[in-house]
Amino acid sequence: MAWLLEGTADMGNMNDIFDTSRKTLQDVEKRLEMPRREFLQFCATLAATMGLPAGAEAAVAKAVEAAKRPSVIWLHFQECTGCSESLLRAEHPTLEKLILDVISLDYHETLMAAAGHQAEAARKAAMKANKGKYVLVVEGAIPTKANGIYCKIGGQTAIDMVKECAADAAAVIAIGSCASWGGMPSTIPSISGADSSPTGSAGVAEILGKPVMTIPGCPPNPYNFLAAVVHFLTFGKLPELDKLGRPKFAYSRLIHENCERRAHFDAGRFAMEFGDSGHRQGYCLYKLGCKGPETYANCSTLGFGDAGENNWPVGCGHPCIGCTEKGVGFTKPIHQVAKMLNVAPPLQYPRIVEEQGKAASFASAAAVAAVAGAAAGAAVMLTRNLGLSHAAEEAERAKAAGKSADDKAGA
Ligand code: FSX
Ligand code: SF4
Ligand code: F3S
Repeated sequence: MAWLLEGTADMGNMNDIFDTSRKTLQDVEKRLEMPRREFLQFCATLAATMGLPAGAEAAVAKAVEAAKRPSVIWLHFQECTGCSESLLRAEHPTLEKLILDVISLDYHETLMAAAGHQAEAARKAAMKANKGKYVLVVEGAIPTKANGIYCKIGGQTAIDMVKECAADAAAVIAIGSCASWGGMPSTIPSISGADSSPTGSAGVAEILGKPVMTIPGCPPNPYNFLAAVVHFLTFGKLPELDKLGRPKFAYSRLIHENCERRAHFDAGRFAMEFGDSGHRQGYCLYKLGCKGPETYANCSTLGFGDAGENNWPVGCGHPCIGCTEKGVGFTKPIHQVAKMLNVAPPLQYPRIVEEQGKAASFASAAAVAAVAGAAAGAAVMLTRNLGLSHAAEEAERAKAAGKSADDKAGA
């Protein structure tokens, strides 16, 4: 089985990409019911998401225009269907358009009209007709206890079905944290003696005994999946992956590095409980258990579902639970503070003016020291000063409250 197809893409050229009168672009406009310029914008966004160099959008556009329609077989096991749901919320273009135009979704239990024997026949027919060429997408964990009897489809266990479908696939993609490593269904219950989830849930790679591309997240960001599929269409192979099988373009940076609340972290401003004044003012959620400092994902820069800016957990006021990170999401309690993996300063956001004085400066100094190469010492200092910062903040608040009482009395 060729797990990652080899191939080279025609990178096109800038003149070509800006020639909006070309025939294939006119065709794509009709097929996707999308203005040409919007389509090119979409391709440029996907190219940027993948971290491709300038000009690569030409190759992306050509691949999508060509509509090679690789066959995709999408399996569902132990999960909530949130992965599919999150794709249905992607608007540029909608999943329906992508399915109908760019890929040929030959088997997807939630979306297909067929049921029972018809559905299984469609899967077998697609596998036979596209042997060695189809893309297998797996959503959901795979139960392993009692020979996998906890999840059966058409009389076949999830274990057997994933092995059968993977055997002749050109590429295998585990979408969501459940398929990536077991995710939420693999959570070990807090009962004494329990050493695995009740059904022994596992990820796809564990079942197949070989690495696969993973797009973790619960749910994962639909653009990361779309970008990975379009990379496959454009270059004939999957994007570069990290050691956990995650595309590097999406999972190589900590959420904390680009978080919109990072300036508050650096200045020592923390929400201490849900609904307090710090929370209402958009302070850092570290002390509410935010796992951004130990979670690799691009949620803070990409956002979710086109609903507008700040549309991601931390942007909505909830601490990141580390859903993309094995050993963090569904494992560490929400109230447990995150391990600081590094204290590198943010890449894009300027620091806010620090109002808390000494303690906040300690934290900021630690971050600066980390840049100078004293990361370990700085991390210790930063962690220590998180407490000091809060004490300073409380003193500051008390002072401000006293002052306003004085003001009132004087008025
Ligand atoms: Fe749900 Fe997918 Fe979470 Fe799992 O997403 S959003 S439980 S990662 O497999 O459907
Ligand atoms: Fe953002 Fe969380 Fe880091 Fe605070 S701890 S800056 S909320 S990622
Ligand atoms: Fe998940 Fe945290 Fe992103 S909870 S969606 S990794 S912000």
